[in-house]
Amino acid sequence: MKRFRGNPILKPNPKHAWESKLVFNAAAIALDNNIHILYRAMGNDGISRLGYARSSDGFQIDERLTNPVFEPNQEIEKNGCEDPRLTLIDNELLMTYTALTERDHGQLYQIALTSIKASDFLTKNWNWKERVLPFRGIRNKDAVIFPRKINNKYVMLHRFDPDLCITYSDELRRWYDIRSVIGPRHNSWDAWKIGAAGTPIELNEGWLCIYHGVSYEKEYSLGVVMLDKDNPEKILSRSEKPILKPTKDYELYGKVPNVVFSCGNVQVDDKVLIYYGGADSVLCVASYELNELIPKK
Ligand code: BMA
Repeated sequence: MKRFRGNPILKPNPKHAWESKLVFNAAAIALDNNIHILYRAMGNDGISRLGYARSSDGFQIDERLTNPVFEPNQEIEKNGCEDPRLTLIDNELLMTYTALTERDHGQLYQIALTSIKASDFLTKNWNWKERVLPFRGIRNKDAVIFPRKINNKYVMLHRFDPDLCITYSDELRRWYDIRSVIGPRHNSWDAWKIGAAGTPIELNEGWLCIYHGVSYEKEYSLGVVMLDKDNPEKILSRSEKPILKPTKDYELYGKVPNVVFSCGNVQVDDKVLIYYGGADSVLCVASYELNELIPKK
C-alpha cells in the first residue's frame, strides 16, 4: 500500500468562499480515461457543497472548477449535502449523499439519492435529476449503490447506527427488506460503528467492499469485507486489521483529528486507488495492489 507522496491532493481554496475552510470526503469514478472526483467542501457558513476535480492519472489534479456543482436546494438539506458516492449503471450516474438539516435543536441527517446522465456529467452540464429520500425522516448515512443489479434488484449499503445494512429496490425509489449485515466488533479498531466507503468492486471472488470503522477512542480507520456475489448479505471474509489508519499529520490533525474517511475508490488494472478525507480537512489518495486488499479467510 502506498500513500501518494503528494498528499493531500486537494486543499481548501481561500479564494472561493464555498471551499475556503475544508475540502475532504469525495466520490471518485473512472470515465473516459479520467478519474472524476466530487468532493465535499465547506466555507465559513459551515454548509457542505460539492466541488468537482479531474485527474488523468488519479493523483495529479488536472482540472478543478471554481464553483460548486451540487448544493442544498431544499429544506431537508439546508445545512449541507455531505459525503457523496457515485455509481454508474446504464449510462446514468447515481449519487447518494447525506442530507443535513435541523430538527428539535439538533441535527437530522438522512440519505438522499439523485442522478445525472453520464453524458451530462462529462460535458459538465450539471442537470441533476430529482432528489429523493429513500428513508424519509430516519437517521441514516453512508449510502452507496452496487454497480449492477443483483438478482434483478438495485442494492444499496447504508448505515443505521451502528451497523452496515443492506436494502433493495426495483426502481430506485422504494427501498425494502432492510437487513443489518455487518456489525462493529468488540475490542477492535471497528468497535463503535461502521459504514460503507466507496462503491463495491466486483471481483471473481465476490464484492470487495471498503468500509470505515470507528474505535471507542473515535479513531476512524478503513477496512475491507468480501461479500458473496449473488447474496451480498453473506460475508465471505473480513479484514482483521485496518487497511488504513490515521498516522500522517494530515490524518491526525485538522477539523476532526484521527480520521481517514473514504467515499470513493477506483480500480485501475490490478490496483485500487482509495480517495479519503484526512482529519475532515483535506483530500488524499492511497494506492493498493488488489491482492493485498482481499481479506484472508
Ligand atoms: C462521519 C461523517 C463523515 C466524517 C466522519 C468523521 O460521521 O460525518 O463525513 O468524515 O464522521 O468526522
